[in-house]
Amino acid sequence: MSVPVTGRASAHAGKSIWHAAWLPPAAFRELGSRPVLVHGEGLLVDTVLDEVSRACARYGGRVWHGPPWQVDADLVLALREAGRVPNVAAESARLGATPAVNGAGDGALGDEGYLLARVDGVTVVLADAPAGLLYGMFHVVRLGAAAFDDELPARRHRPALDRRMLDHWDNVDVHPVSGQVERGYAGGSLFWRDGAARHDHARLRDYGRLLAACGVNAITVNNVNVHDTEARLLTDRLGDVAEIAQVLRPYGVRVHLSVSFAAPVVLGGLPTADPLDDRVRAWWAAATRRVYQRIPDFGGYLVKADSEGRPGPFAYGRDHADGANLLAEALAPHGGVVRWRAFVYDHRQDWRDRSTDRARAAHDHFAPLDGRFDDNVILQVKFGPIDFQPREPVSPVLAAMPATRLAVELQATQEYTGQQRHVCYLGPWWSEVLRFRPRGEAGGTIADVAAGRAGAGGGLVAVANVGDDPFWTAHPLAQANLYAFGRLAWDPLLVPGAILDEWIDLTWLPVATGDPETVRRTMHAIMDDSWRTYERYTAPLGVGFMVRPGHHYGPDVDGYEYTPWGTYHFADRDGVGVDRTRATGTGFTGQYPPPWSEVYESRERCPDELLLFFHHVPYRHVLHSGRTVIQHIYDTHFAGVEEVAAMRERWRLVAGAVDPAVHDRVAERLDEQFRSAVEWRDQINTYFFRKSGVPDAHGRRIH
Ligand code: GCV
Repeated sequence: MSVPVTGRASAHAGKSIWHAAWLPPAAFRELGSRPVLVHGEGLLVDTVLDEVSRACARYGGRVWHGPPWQVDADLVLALREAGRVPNVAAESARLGATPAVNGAGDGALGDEGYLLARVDGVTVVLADAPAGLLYGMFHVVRLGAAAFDDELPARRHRPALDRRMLDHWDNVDVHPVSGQVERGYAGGSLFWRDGAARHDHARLRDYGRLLAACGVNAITVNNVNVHDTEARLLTDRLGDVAEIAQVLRPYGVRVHLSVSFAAPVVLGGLPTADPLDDRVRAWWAAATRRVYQRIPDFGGYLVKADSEGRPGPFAYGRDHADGANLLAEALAPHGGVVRWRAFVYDHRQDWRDRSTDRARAAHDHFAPLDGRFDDNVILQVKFGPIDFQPREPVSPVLAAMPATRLAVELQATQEYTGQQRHVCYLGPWWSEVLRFRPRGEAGGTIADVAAGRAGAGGGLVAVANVGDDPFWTAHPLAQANLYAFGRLAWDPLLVPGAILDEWIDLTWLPVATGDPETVRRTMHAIMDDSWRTYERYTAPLGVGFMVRPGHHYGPDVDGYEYTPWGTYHFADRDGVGVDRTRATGTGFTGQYPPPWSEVYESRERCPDELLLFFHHVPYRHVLHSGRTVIQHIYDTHFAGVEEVAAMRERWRLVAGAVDPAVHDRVAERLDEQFRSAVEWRDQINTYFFRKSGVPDAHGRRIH
């Protein structure tokens, strides 16, 4: 027998009903069945108290907050500064806290950190600020029974990155082309519907919980493509933004807004948006002041400028530093930041022109501006030089701007990775990116770049993958991407398989029936390698795209080949790939520092998985794997489809052990994934067989 995943219906009739994702009430069973003491004051301490109280009401525990104290608590959650804790073990932990974590540095816990220990039979979470207490409480939830078993030596936990953010590409109006959520695959928006705010506070609050439980502390509430109605969120629709901020604040999530660079013209009636014009500067200063009057902890602005048709400083003969600094100046007095996107390229390129290379664009535009940005400007850089492909090299911009605060942008919404119809666990891909060392083994990682000096970096950002779908992400297994994003932003060194374990433990096991270990094994078997499986049956060896133009779902090998978008593969009868070398190609390899400038330049040294990103090679070129390029294409495409078939079979095994509604949804998506993978395999294999004339060494069917 299976039980339904416990979800919640909104208090407001007619609003959404949703599943509990990684916080079903049963995930709180261990915490909620004990005597718990919460010590301290503050909005986020109230959130902790509320969470603990609800869990205790459900599972028979008891909670104390202030006298009269019960001193036999199993769990103490306390702010260090709140003073003496009436529990001997907890009090000695409090007094000993700083020395106990001295090995990890200065002993400070910071705004979001906490100390966790189990001493003398009491589990203790200590924090210096309320947000730390909230994150510490969710750590206890993650540990489950293990939080109360053996002694746990005192350990300090602090986020590696201060800024851990999700960007929603949500529109207020339903856009005629991009819909309610641009590149959204999980239904409508959590914030907006048909031109108005949804006011679905219960669901928003639950969203805040999910974010806090994985460590996300900031969001942008509207699309970077700011259309007319959305532009007004900055002015006459600001109340809607303030309302979202208010609902999310108790979970430590700060709200940001995407703004239009042309706002002084379209909203303010000025004749210009020139960043050096005093009227423009005054307009931004006044608009920003009004924002902070309504939302004192407002995070700042996100801007897509001079990119894919959005307005920007180029119209006035100014550069991106002029543009970003204009907004930075308005935000600085209030402690806000401007997040300026580096996704700038020519989307009206002539495909005949072999000298223009989209991969070069961000570095060409931004690297010369290093050092020119104000302190509160964060340059937000897509992790790869093109556009969130399943395989790309890491963007060279991330190694080129040491005097600029840089944020790394990922895409949780699966625009190019199966659109939440395919299982594609992105944790391993993101982990690889974050661990990459752009200056070689002796240098720092991409995670270090995002952390910045003394924590002043721009952090990690992902384009959000949730919507008003009952399962949040439409494909229930895509929730793992959101969870993994938050956890990697907190600690980029976490191992993706271990993150998956956490997510399984929180989401599936508390409500699984029968044999939870089979559920765990099945999830791992399906998800661990699912990104590589996806890579196998789609565009080969890092060449990218080959998706259907416009919606970007499914194969269309030449779909973008003769278009202005700059995403070409250059396949002909002899070979395939883009020559980006300095010797004979676009020179893009020269944007990397050594050793990668040399590694990528060399056909022999270039890693197989990126070969066609950097080189145009004959079909019979032999890879490091020992296979020819053409045979690799055939083999991986056949293998990818077989792997999806195996996923489908595995999923059938857990049919009675998980909520039937979830099981059905995943099963239906796996059917579609299989259909789509077969289509990819057949189109890619047929295309390259026809181009090359080289038969498959194993004589398999190619059309
Ligand atoms: C929000 C890609 C997507 C666009 C997106 C753009 C961006 O081009 O297809 O939908 O626009 O990236 O990141 O700004």
